[in-house]
Amino acid sequence: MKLYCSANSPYARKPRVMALELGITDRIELIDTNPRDPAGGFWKTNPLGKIPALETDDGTVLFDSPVICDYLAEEFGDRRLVAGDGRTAWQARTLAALADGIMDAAMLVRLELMRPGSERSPADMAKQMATADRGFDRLETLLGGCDGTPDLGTIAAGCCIDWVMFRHPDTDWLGPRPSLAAWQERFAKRDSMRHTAPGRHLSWTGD
Ligand SMILES: N[C@@H](CCC(=O)N[C@@H](CS)C(=O)NCC(=O)O)C(=O)O
Repeated sequence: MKLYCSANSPYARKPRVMALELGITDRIELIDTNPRDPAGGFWKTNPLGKIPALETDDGTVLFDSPVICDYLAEEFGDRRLVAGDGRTAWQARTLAALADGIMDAAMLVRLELMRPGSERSPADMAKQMATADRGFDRLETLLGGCDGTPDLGTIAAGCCIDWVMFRHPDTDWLGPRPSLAAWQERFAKRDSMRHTAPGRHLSWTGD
Protein backbone atom coordinates (compact mmCIF):
# COMPACT_ATOMS: atom_id res chain seq x y z
CA MET A 1 0.00 0.00 0.00
CA LYS A 2 1.03 3.60 -0.47
CA LEU A 3 0.24 6.33 2.05
CA TYR A 4 0.43 9.83 0.60
CA CYS A 5 1.39 12.02 3.50
CA SER A 6 3.89 14.54 4.87
CA ALA A 7 6.02 14.75 8.00
CA ASN A 8 3.95 17.39 9.79
CA SER A 9 0.38 16.87 8.59
CA PRO A 10 -1.66 16.07 11.72
CA TYR A 11 -4.35 14.32 9.65
CA ALA A 12 -1.76 12.13 7.91
CA ARG A 13 -0.08 11.38 11.22
CA LYS A 14 -3.16 9.48 12.41
CA PRO A 15 -2.84 6.54 9.94
CA ARG A 16 0.94 6.55 10.45
CA VAL A 17 0.37 6.04 14.20
CA MET A 18 -2.29 3.40 13.49
CA ALA A 19 0.13 1.47 11.25
CA LEU A 20 2.85 1.55 13.91
CA GLU A 21 0.41 0.38 16.59
CA LEU A 22 -0.85 -2.40 14.32
CA GLY A 23 2.66 -3.52 13.34
CA ILE A 24 1.97 -3.26 9.61
CA THR A 25 4.58 -0.68 8.60
CA ASP A 26 6.27 -3.20 6.29
CA ARG A 27 3.09 -3.19 4.19
CA ILE A 28 2.91 0.59 3.71
CA GLU A 29 5.21 2.83 1.69
CA LEU A 30 5.23 6.45 2.85
CA ILE A 31 5.03 8.86 -0.10
CA ASP A 32 6.08 12.38 0.84
CA THR A 33 3.48 14.56 -0.86
CA ASN A 34 2.89 18.27 -1.28
CA PRO A 35 -0.89 18.27 -1.73
CA ARG A 36 -0.90 21.79 -3.15
CA ASP A 37 1.52 21.04 -6.01
CA PRO A 38 -0.42 20.68 -9.27
CA ALA A 39 2.68 19.32 -11.03
CA GLY A 40 3.17 16.31 -8.75
CA GLY A 41 0.19 14.33 -10.12
CA PHE A 42 -1.33 13.81 -6.68
CA TRP A 43 -4.59 15.45 -7.70
CA LYS A 44 -5.23 12.42 -9.92
CA THR A 45 -5.02 10.27 -6.78
CA ASN A 46 -7.16 12.54 -4.60
CA PRO A 47 -9.12 15.11 -6.62
CA LEU A 48 -9.68 17.04 -3.38
CA GLY A 49 -5.93 17.69 -3.21
CA LYS A 50 -5.64 16.71 0.45
CA ILE A 51 -3.44 14.31 2.35
CA PRO A 52 -3.65 11.67 3.65
CA ALA A 53 -4.74 9.30 0.89
CA LEU A 54 -4.15 5.56 0.96
CA GLU A 55 -3.75 3.47 -2.19
CA THR A 56 -4.36 -0.17 -1.36
CA ASP A 57 -2.59 -3.05 -3.09
CA ASP A 58 -5.44 -3.46 -5.59
CA GLY A 59 -5.25 0.23 -6.53
CA THR A 60 -8.28 1.40 -4.56
CA VAL A 61 -7.80 4.94 -3.21
CA LEU A 62 -9.19 5.77 0.23
CA PHE A 63 -9.57 9.19 1.84
CA ASP A 64 -10.03 11.09 4.12
CA SER A 65 -8.18 10.35 7.37
CA PRO A 66 -11.15 8.95 9.37
CA VAL A 67 -11.92 6.53 6.51
CA ILE A 68 -8.28 5.42 6.26
CA CYS A 69 -8.03 4.92 10.04
CA ASP A 70 -11.29 2.94 10.11
CA TYR A 71 -10.03 0.81 7.22
CA LEU A 72 -6.73 0.01 8.95
CA ALA A 73 -8.49 -0.83 12.23
CA GLU A 74 -11.04 -3.07 10.50
CA GLU A 75 -8.72 -4.80 8.04
CA PHE A 76 -5.57 -5.27 10.09
CA GLY A 77 -6.43 -4.87 13.74
CA ASP A 78 -9.28 -7.25 14.52
CA ARG A 79 -11.01 -3.98 15.51
CA ARG A 80 -8.46 -3.72 18.35
CA LEU A 81 -7.98 0.00 17.76
CA VAL A 82 -11.66 0.79 17.22
CA ALA A 83 -12.32 1.61 20.87
CA GLY A 84 -10.37 1.47 24.13
CA ASP A 85 -10.65 2.65 27.76
CA GLY A 86 -14.28 1.51 27.99
CA ARG A 87 -15.39 3.79 25.15
CA THR A 88 -17.91 2.44 22.65
CA ALA A 89 -16.91 2.58 18.98
CA TRP A 90 -19.27 5.53 18.54
CA GLN A 91 -17.72 7.40 21.45
CA ALA A 92 -14.25 6.75 20.05
CA ARG A 93 -15.32 8.01 16.61
CA THR A 94 -16.89 11.10 18.19
CA LEU A 95 -13.67 11.75 20.09
CA ALA A 96 -11.83 11.48 16.75
CA ALA A 97 -14.32 13.89 15.16
CA LEU A 98 -13.75 16.33 18.03
CA ALA A 99 -9.99 16.16 17.49
CA ASP A 100 -10.39 16.58 13.71
CA GLY A 101 -12.68 19.56 14.24
CA ILE A 102 -10.16 21.23 16.54
CA MET A 103 -7.47 20.66 13.90
CA ASP A 104 -9.77 22.11 11.22
CA ALA A 105 -10.30 25.27 13.29
CA ALA A 106 -6.61 25.65 14.15
CA MET A 107 -5.68 24.93 10.50
CA LEU A 108 -7.96 27.74 9.29
CA VAL A 109 -6.16 30.13 11.64
CA ARG A 110 -2.79 28.93 10.36
CA LEU A 111 -3.89 29.47 6.75
CA GLU A 112 -5.09 32.99 7.64
CA LEU A 113 -1.73 33.73 9.25
CA MET A 114 0.01 32.72 6.01
CA ARG A 115 -1.90 35.45 4.09
CA PRO A 116 -0.74 39.07 3.93
CA GLY A 117 -1.99 40.96 6.99
CA SER A 118 -4.41 43.04 4.91
CA GLU A 119 -6.23 39.88 3.75
CA ARG A 120 -6.74 38.37 7.19
CA SER A 121 -9.98 38.40 9.14
CA PRO A 122 -9.15 38.92 12.83
CA ALA A 123 -12.79 38.24 13.75
CA ASP A 124 -12.79 34.89 11.97
CA MET A 125 -9.43 33.94 13.45
CA ALA A 126 -10.74 34.74 16.94
CA LYS A 127 -13.85 32.65 16.26
CA GLN A 128 -11.78 29.66 15.13
CA MET A 129 -9.41 29.94 18.10
CA ALA A 130 -12.44 30.03 20.43
CA THR A 131 -13.71 26.84 18.77
CA ALA A 132 -10.35 25.17 19.32
CA ASP A 133 -10.37 26.35 22.95
CA ARG A 134 -13.83 24.88 23.61
CA GLY A 135 -12.69 21.70 21.89
CA PHE A 136 -9.72 21.42 24.25
CA ASP A 137 -12.12 21.80 27.20
CA ARG A 138 -14.10 18.84 25.88
CA LEU A 139 -10.91 16.83 25.32
CA GLU A 140 -10.07 17.36 28.97
CA THR A 141 -13.54 16.20 30.03
CA LEU A 142 -13.29 13.08 27.89
CA LEU A 143 -9.65 12.15 28.47
CA GLY A 144 -8.65 13.52 31.87
CA GLY A 145 -8.07 10.56 34.17
CA CYS A 146 -8.14 8.01 31.31
CA ASP A 147 -5.21 5.75 30.68
CA GLY A 148 -3.33 5.92 27.39
CA THR A 149 -5.00 3.10 25.46
CA PRO A 150 -4.68 3.75 21.72
CA ASP A 151 -7.82 3.72 19.60
CA LEU A 152 -9.36 5.75 16.78
CA GLY A 153 -10.26 8.50 19.24
CA THR A 154 -7.16 8.75 21.37
CA ILE A 155 -4.82 8.58 18.37
CA ALA A 156 -6.67 11.49 16.77
CA ALA A 157 -6.62 13.38 20.07
CA GLY A 158 -2.90 12.86 20.58
CA CYS A 159 -2.11 14.00 17.02
CA CYS A 160 -4.39 17.00 17.45
CA ILE A 161 -2.91 18.19 20.75
CA ASP A 162 0.69 17.90 19.54
CA TRP A 163 0.01 19.70 16.27
CA VAL A 164 -2.01 22.55 17.79
CA MET A 165 0.79 23.15 20.31
CA PHE A 166 3.40 22.92 17.50
CA ARG A 167 1.68 25.43 15.21
CA HIS A 168 0.16 27.76 17.82
CA PRO A 169 2.86 27.89 20.49
CA ASP A 170 1.84 31.32 21.82
CA THR A 171 -1.28 29.88 23.44
CA ASP A 172 -0.96 27.91 26.68
CA TRP A 173 -3.17 24.97 25.70
CA LEU A 174 -2.38 22.53 28.50
CA GLY A 175 -1.44 24.77 31.44
CA PRO A 176 -5.09 25.46 32.35
CA ARG A 177 -6.01 21.80 31.71
CA PRO A 178 -3.77 19.73 34.01
CA SER A 179 -5.55 16.42 33.66
CA LEU A 180 -5.42 16.66 29.85
CA ALA A 181 -1.74 17.59 30.19
CA ALA A 182 -1.14 14.42 32.25
CA TRP A 183 -2.96 12.31 29.65
CA GLN A 184 -1.00 13.86 26.79
CA GLU A 185 2.31 13.31 28.57
CA ARG A 186 1.49 9.60 29.01
CA PHE A 187 0.26 9.14 25.45
CA ALA A 188 3.19 11.00 23.86
CA LYS A 189 5.57 8.38 25.33
CA ARG A 190 4.24 5.65 23.04
CA ASP A 191 6.77 4.67 20.35
CA SER A 192 4.15 5.30 17.67
CA MET A 193 3.75 8.88 18.86
CA ARG A 194 7.45 9.53 19.42
CA HIS A 195 8.41 8.31 15.95
CA THR A 196 5.83 10.51 14.24
CA ALA A 197 6.06 13.68 16.36
CA PRO A 198 5.93 17.03 14.51
CA GLY A 199 9.43 18.04 13.45
CA ARG A 200 10.63 14.43 13.00
CA HIS A 201 11.49 13.06 9.56
CA LEU A 202 8.98 11.21 7.46
CA SER A 203 9.99 7.60 8.10
CA TRP A 204 8.68 4.83 10.33
CA THR A 205 11.26 5.69 12.99
CA GLY A 206 11.27 9.47 12.56
CA ASP A 207 15.05 9.42 11.88
N1 LIG B 1 -10.62 16.10 6.49
C1 LIG B 1 -9.34 15.79 5.88
C2 LIG B 1 -8.42 16.98 6.05
C3 LIG B 1 -7.08 16.75 5.37
C4 LIG B 1 -6.29 18.04 5.20
O1 LIG B 1 -6.82 19.16 5.29
N2 LIG B 1 -4.99 17.88 4.94
C5 LIG B 1 -4.14 19.02 4.68
C6 LIG B 1 -2.71 18.73 5.13
S1 LIG B 1 -2.50 18.89 6.84
C7 LIG B 1 -4.07 19.25 3.19
O2 LIG B 1 -3.87 18.32 2.45
N3 LIG B 1 -4.24 20.49 2.77
C8 LIG B 1 -4.09 20.87 1.40
C9 LIG B 1 -5.07 21.92 1.00
O3 LIG B 1 -6.09 22.08 1.69
O4 LIG B 1 -4.84 22.56 -0.03
C10 LIG B 1 -8.79 14.53 6.53
O5 LIG B 1 -9.10 14.26 7.69
O6 LIG B 1 -8.04 13.78 5.86
